[in-house]
Amino acid sequence: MFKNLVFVITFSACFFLLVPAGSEEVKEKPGLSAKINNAAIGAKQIPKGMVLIPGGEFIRGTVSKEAQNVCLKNNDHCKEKWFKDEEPLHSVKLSGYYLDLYEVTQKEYQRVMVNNPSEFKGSNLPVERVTWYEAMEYCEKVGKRLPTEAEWEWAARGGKQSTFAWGNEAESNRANFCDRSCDKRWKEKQFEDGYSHTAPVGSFPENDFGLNDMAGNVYEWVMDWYDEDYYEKKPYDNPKGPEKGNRKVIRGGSWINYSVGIRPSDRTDAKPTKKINFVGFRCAL
Ligand SMILES: [Ca+2]
Ligand SMILES: [Ca+2]
Ligand SMILES: [Ca+2]
Repeated sequence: MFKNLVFVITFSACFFLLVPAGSEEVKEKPGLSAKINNAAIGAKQIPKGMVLIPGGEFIRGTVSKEAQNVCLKNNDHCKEKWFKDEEPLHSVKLSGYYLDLYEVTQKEYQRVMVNNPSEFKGSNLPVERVTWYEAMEYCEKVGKRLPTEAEWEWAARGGKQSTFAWGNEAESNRANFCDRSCDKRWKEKQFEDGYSHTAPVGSFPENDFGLNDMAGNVYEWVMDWYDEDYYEKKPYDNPKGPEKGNRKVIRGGSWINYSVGIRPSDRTDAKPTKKINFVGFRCAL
């Protein structure tokens, strides 16, 4: 059992072990399709609580063997196949867009959606236990949308190609992941971030784009359907993911993950109807 749980935190194909697949049919609600608001990008005023992420070209993905080596620096059990969905490396071109500075908090969510589904309660903690559909609804209600998977990764990198947004090594006090204060058996005792579960948003240093908690705290729903082989197609120009699928991409790792799981290139997936206590979101425009 322990072995399986360890796998779960980085190996998306085993994600169902923590998040058992239900029998419900997944259907995308009408009107919740991707909308890129190009007009807004031309606006001079940066929307409150957001930052302009400049357009450009970057290399997304990773070499799975290298990710395994990063994992092995801090853990004994790391398999290369956990990281295969991040291959092959390929160039992506993005137009500019705005992204929320923080994960959506419980206070913000409750103001818009009335309810607060979170397990770990606190007004400035990120909302969790929201479905992908609820995340979409929230963003639409505030005039925004979810970021695409490519937009999310470029933003998380902070304009860099390093393994983590701050460099090539996992470090304490950079992000909230499963450190020594974490109550899971697979915690990485050599790190200390001070939070056993979720942390108030903005508790750690921002990345070079000024964004907070792109690494860890809660995973973040993005727009795209998940396909572990999607990168084989090497989509280049503002990629929007597979046309359809059964699972959505979640990004950035969380309080429950190994440090290797909070790399900007990590790809994990979940059923869009699931409410998970380590998955939240932020919006784009
Ligand atoms: Ca932690
Ligand atoms: Ca996050
Ligand atoms: Ca993965």
